[in-house]
Amino acid sequence: MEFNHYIRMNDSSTPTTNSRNSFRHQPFGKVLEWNKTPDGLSGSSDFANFKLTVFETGIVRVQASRFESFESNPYSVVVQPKSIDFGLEEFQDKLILSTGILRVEINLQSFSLAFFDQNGKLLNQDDSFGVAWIGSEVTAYKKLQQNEKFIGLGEKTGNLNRFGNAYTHWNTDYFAYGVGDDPLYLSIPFYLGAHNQGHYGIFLDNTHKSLFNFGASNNRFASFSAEDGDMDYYFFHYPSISEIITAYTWLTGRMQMPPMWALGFQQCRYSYYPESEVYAVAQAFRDKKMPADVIYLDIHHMEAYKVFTFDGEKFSNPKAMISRLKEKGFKVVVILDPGIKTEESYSPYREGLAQGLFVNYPDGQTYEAQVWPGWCAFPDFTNPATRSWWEEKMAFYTQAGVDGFWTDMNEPASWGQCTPNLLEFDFDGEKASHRKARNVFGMQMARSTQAGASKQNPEKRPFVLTRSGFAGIQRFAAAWTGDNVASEEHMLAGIRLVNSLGMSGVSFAGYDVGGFAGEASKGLFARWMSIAAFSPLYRAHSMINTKDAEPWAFGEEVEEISRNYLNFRYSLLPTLYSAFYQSTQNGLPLAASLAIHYPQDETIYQSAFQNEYLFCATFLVAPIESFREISKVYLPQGEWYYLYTDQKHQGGQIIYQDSPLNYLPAYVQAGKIFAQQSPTQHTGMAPDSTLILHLYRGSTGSTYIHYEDAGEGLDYLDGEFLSREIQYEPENGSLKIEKAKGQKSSQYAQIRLFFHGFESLNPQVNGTKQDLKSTDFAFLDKLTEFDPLPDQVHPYFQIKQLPYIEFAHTAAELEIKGLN
Ligand code: NBV
Repeated sequence: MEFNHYIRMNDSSTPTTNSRNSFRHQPFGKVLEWNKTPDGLSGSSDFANFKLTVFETGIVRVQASRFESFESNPYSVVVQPKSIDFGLEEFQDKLILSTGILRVEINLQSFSLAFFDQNGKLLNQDDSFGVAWIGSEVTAYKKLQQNEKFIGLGEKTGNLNRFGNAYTHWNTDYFAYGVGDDPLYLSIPFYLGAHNQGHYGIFLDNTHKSLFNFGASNNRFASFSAEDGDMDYYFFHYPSISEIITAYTWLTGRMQMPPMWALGFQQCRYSYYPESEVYAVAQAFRDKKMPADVIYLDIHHMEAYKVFTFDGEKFSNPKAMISRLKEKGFKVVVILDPGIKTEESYSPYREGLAQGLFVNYPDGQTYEAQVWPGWCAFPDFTNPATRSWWEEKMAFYTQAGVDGFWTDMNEPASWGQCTPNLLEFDFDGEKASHRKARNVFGMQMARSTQAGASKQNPEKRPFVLTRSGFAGIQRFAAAWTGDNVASEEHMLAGIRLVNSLGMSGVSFAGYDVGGFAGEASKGLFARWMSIAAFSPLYRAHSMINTKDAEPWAFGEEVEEISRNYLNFRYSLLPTLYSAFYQSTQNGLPLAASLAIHYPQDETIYQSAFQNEYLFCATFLVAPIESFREISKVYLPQGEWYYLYTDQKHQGGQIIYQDSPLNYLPAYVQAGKIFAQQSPTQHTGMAPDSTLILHLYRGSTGSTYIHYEDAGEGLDYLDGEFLSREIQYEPENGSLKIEKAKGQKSSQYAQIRLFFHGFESLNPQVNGTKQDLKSTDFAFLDKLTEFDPLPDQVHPYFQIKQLPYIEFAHTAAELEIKGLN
């Protein structure tokens, strides 16, 4: 792409007073001319140009530039505007652009905008400053609406409601960050606003360092600024927050279906070595009957930390080691750091130099900085040639049998943590300095790593876990929240980080269970394992020179609690896998902050309740610290069943819940359905042939879309899947299992359907009366009392005499009636 921008300040028409005015606020100014375009309108003032584009009925893109042509970020948005009918009305001082669900008023005196819903309710309005510049820095100023909440914004610490705070987007390596520190590793300049009139989303599509101020240090506006580049944002409005997230992920893309094994438990450590230790850890999971699927190789797998090498002493035969691990049902994920050691004898360095693949200074000299291997050069992942080279290099690992990749240090990090801004990046042909390229560097490394995994193993689904990223990263990788700390407050902060990532398009995310830095107490580790069973990514990790931190390293009690929640996680795989599939289709998070479904409910924002979330659209998870034996839980409107006993609670109230270490507060929403299978030791093992369905009586029903495929490979894209809608209709007392769609037959030959909360059951399947059985049922096993005289006996919860029926799982429609 070629740039032909020129600065209007050089125009003879531009007032000379502007020419050195970089110290002062420079407003957009009066709109002097405008034109209707096929998908919106454009125009200009004396100082700048603007363009409005209707992307979708609920999405309008707003661009403002000091230059003749507009600049755009080639990395985040993946779709073109749909051609949508819109209206444009002209008044003396304003224009009104309207779609079916959104109305935008453009004040021609100042180019300030106001957005309304179809009922005329004001959603968002520019302050009179509108869009303005201070030198190259461009800002949009928005009036604070009454009682406005700001949520999302990607990997940001702090409260669920970000009102009163400001956040910077500048990807940063931050070891052992504090729970209020900013910025961290990954930037997504997309947030949601909710207030009494409605809600909206804003995505600032500018890769420069940006600042979002949600009413910090002022009581007049919320604003977002980029250090340079154009003002380029997308405004979203749809009737629900979920639809806004779906629209945002339509725009920036969605995750691909991960391999099933990536949903299992993943064990990491900085670092497991030599080979014998890797085996020992893997074997211990099997010996102790603790399900797990993945083991990680951190930086010590390499020779002198050089990527694309194995340390010959610690790992004398990686291929044999990996194949032995595979026999045990373990996949191996390796770390990839971007820094390439500047050592003449190291071929990746020589190749990168010879082919011009590294980041350079403007004079062409290779940029070097220190990381683990010592002085390093950095592949310019914004260069397509570099990405292709990296994709080829990855054969080194895939040929050894490696299945997954973990891109670390890709902010990029280096000792000193201050990459010079003058560095040059290809930026896919546009050429850009570090100022513009930094925030997308990590994402392009993840992109290239994912493409490399697919290129080397075209028949497999890639799995990439990244630390750094930018808007759209969900297309390439899952994300984890970096170097957290073994503390109670970090455990809860991680949940908010993951929930916030989920509101920002990154459904597949997690935190280091147990905390990376420091050492978890027994209680903390147990609680973290149980909370993370309800996290999209379930991975434990710990820092070098700390005590062992595998789930058995904290004594028998923690081991049993961990095993219980691991088994529970594995039993939930049908639900989880179905929810992942849904997320590939609609972009909605697996861990959904209550703010998504109850944005107008003030209580959910309170600090005691802001960590609660809905997992797989069914479970309300109320994470709490390990030391709390009784906790306060807020149940939003509706009815909720305590998972372990079926005790039913009315929503819209705060309850006090016993929360002994072996039971994490979790509830099922009345009217919901979820699926279980028999737990296995890893996802490669077949469960037994019964699909267990749990139906919770409620006054409103729901639909659970059950999804199965091979768990690996891409045949599902050609119809090799099974999907069937399971609808609960309380008004008819029925559960309909729609005819199966797709070419695959189910792996489950029969269904066991459990009825929770029903009073009078007379079940018939397709008209045939069923034998109603019942059993005592428990989601978790009883804990052993190791101490003969324990201070406090571990509670054990069962659902007594839970009714169920069993029937064949045939592909035709199944209707179960008589459920009252
Ligand atoms: O590769 C070592 C670590 C890794 O374990 C961790 O997960 C990353 O976030 N890495 C950072 C480098 C340095 C950590 C002090």
